[in-house]
Amino acid sequence: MTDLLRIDDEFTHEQQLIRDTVRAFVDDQVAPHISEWFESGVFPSRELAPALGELGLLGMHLEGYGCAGLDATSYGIACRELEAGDSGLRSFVSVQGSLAMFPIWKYGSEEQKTTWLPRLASGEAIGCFGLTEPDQGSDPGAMRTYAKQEASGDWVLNGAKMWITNGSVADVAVVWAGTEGGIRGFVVPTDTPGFSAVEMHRKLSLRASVTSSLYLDDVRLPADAVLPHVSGLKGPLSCLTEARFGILWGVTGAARSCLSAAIDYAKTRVQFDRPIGAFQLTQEKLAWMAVATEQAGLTALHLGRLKDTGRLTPQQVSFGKLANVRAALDIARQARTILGANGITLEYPVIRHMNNLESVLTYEGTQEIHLLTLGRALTGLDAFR
Ligand code: TGC
Ligand code: FAD
Repeated sequence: MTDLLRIDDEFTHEQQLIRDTVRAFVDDQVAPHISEWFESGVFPSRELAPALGELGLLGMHLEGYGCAGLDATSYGIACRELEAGDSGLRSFVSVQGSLAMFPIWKYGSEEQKTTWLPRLASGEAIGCFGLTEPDQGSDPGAMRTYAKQEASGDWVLNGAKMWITNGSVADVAVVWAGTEGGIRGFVVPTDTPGFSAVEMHRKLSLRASVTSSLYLDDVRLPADAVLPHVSGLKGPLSCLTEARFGILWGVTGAARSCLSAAIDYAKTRVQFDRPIGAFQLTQEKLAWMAVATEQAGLTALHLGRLKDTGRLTPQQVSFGKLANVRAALDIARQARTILGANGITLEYPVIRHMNNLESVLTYEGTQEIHLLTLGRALTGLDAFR
């Protein structure tokens, strides 16, 4: 038993059904293979995308255009169950729904929406989000990728993006670039001449996830490739707020998986003639892990309720991303100690979650960026620069 506070009893019947459906999908389709995918550094995007689409999980909190149109808490619950499987699986869904589909849905033209959203929702097409560059990560306002508009109206994009989830398997990239009038978003079909993507290897974290560099070399796009309804840094940052919401829920799934593995192991591993779970030091670890898991779950539920009633602020999302990722990482590390030497093998999920969470701590705003965001909210003083 890990759900000491019975948080899930607060879910509606429909939300409980979503939880059970996604959990069954992860148990059947992902759990039997995930350690193998992680070890060999693959993520079967083309096989999983249609299955995720069929379940309505791609862009599930968006309305219309083939999207499921569910509430934000349901989206969070789905992220939790996906990340109990692996952060790479949740990442795929976060990027597709919150970073590729959301900007098109929120800021796109009708034609951009009808062209891309139904295909992305069904999993027939895959999307990615290009913000980070080789020389800028935390400070996206300093991006060098540039889009020049010619007299004909065409845009010509040049630059490079790095660390892009789904990049080399994507059919469409939402690329953010500087223009004469400030930062704009572009909907770039990945078969456009001059666009290329190269998968990054040798990662020891999020191995079951495709991460790529994007190169834009005189990529010529028609005038209507720009997202018409947003300009400035708030465009990409508002997409990050959507995706960070999924993360603050998702990591509670990774935490739960680590806690369950540690409890199971502690009840069966015998040392000094007793199960190690009967030692007070082990019980203290498990009790703190359970407290932290439940606290993270309460934070996620509260923020879900705020989002569903239109009251959630970006600062509150920073609070949740900061607190819940930190908690999940601490829980994974503590679980690792309970499993002893077995804790470092892929026979158990713990080291995989632990390594994945190192990326989750960094992407979508590092721990320091979220600390500074809360510091600014508390003091009114900007300590970023
Ligand atoms: P700042 O002056 O604070 O803001 C510029 C404009 O943006 C607005 N804004 C936001 N809007 C919505 N949501 C947010 N979270 C927002 N934060 C700021 C702000 O109101 C302002 O609007 P306006 O109308 O006044 O122009 O900008 P700054 O340059 O000081 O930067 C602030 C900072 C450092 C917090 C921001 O740059 C930041 O968040 N940096 C972190 C970058 C980041 O998280 N990158 C993630 C890349 S994508 C990714 O990691 C995907 S992982 C994939 C996966 O899930 O697998
Ligand atoms: P930097 O910004 O160089 O930071 C390095 C260190 O300096 C960090 O500890 C940081 O907190 C600290 N630091 C920076 N500024 C300050 C400051 N003002 N005060 C105090 N400390 C500071 N990006 C995308 O655009 N799309 C994606 O799909 C995507 N997917 C990713 C997938 C993976 C697996 C990973 C690892 C990253 C991904 N990213 C993606 C990139 C990610 O968003 C960046 O790595 C992240 O924003 C941090 O940027 P950086 O790595 O360049 O670190």
